[in-house]
Amino acid sequence: MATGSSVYLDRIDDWDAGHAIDGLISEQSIGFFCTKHDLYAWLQLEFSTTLTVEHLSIVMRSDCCAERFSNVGIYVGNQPATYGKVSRNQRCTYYEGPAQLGETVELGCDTPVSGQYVIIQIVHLYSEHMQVNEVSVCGYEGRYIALLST
Ligand SMILES: [Ca+2]
Repeated sequence: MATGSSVYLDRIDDWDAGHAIDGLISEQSIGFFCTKHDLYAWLQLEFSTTLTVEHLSIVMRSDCCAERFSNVGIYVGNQPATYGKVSRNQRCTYYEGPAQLGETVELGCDTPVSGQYVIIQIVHLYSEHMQVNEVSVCGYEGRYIALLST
């Protein structure tokens, strides 16, 4: 399951977090995950069991504004996101950015991190929209290695 810090204009059909894990890549100005102008905007993926995360692939919006995806922290752990900066989950890695239009940003964890929640958060000190076209997580559960969706 995917949730976000907010939904741009509260239009869930156009921009809610489910768009980040629906398997579709939008080339339009709707149909991807987009938050409001939040401080510490985030996208959270909740898995049904604990997994050990090694890598994320994050596909950017393709029509506009890719530079908004910068200064992003990836966190994994057992604490769900609330509001404000993630503090209690371990950092997987940090992406300085900025991203390019339609780019697939590939991020490996500095060291594999285990948890039920994967949180992608903009960590700079001014408000910004977080936009994610699609995200997938590579990790393992037990000894099995697989590409995981939520
Ligand atoms: Ca999508």
